[in-house]
Amino acid sequence: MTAAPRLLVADLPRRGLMGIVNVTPDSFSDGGNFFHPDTAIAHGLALAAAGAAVIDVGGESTRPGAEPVEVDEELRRVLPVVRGIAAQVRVPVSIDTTKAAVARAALDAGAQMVNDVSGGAADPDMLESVAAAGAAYVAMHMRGTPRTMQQEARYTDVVRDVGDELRARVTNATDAGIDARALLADPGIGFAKTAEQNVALLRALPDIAARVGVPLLVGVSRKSFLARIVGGDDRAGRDDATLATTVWCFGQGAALVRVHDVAASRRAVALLETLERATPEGMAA
Ligand code: PMM
Repeated sequence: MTAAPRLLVADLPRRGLMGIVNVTPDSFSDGGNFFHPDTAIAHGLALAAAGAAVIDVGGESTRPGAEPVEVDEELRRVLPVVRGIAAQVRVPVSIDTTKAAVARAALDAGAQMVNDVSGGAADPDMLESVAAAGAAYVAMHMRGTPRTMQQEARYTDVVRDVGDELRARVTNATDAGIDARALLADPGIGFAKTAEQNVALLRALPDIAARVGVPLLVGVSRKSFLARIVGGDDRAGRDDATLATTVWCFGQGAALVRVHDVAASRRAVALLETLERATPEGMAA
């Protein structure tokens, strides 16, 4: 059974920012900060006020080596937060989960998008559940699970292999009845990839978009390979590199970029767009 899509990618602003709300004790950059529902809701509302196009709520850490969370615990973490944010802002809420039961409950609670880092591979009921609800869907590329993925970072040609594997996930999603206009694909930066492979994928975003045939979402925010590239103080280095990489992703045609700091990213994107619009005389009116 499928339902008419409730949210299309075309309904989102061009170059939208997906603001991150991790309701986890252990995510790698903000674990524990927003573990209480009231704090998480307040953070989601602040991201919406800062201009997020989508608010992404997640209750299970996906950092390399992370242990899985039971479905009841994940529901307990995310449902009040999804409900609280969806009731107070018009910005669409996305649920970051690999479990169909969590996706269904979050969609009932007001979410409109499912962000699935397994691209439908972790739960055989996921794609049908999303189709039945008429929700938008992000199919991300990963191999294995967060616990095992770094052992699977072996590719013949990383851009071609990730593009083709992602295309297969997108095809599974449309075969299950998800409307192609409600689909985004994500190369899964840092998921079963080395730092070198992440850079190769970021360099080739237009090629990957052409291979998968749907708009791209990219998530680089505060990921450890960025600190390795820019050096310096770890936290500040990651934040600076996140802004530069966010601008790069939009310049390479990404439709959405997933970030922790929406306000800073908005300023960086405003600068990019001013430069793109500039005339030989300088700033366009
Ligand atoms: N990265 C994380 C979690 N969810 N979802 C998508 N679609 N793409 C990503 O790159 C992604 C994700 C890990 O980062 P976090 O722990 O800071 O949320």
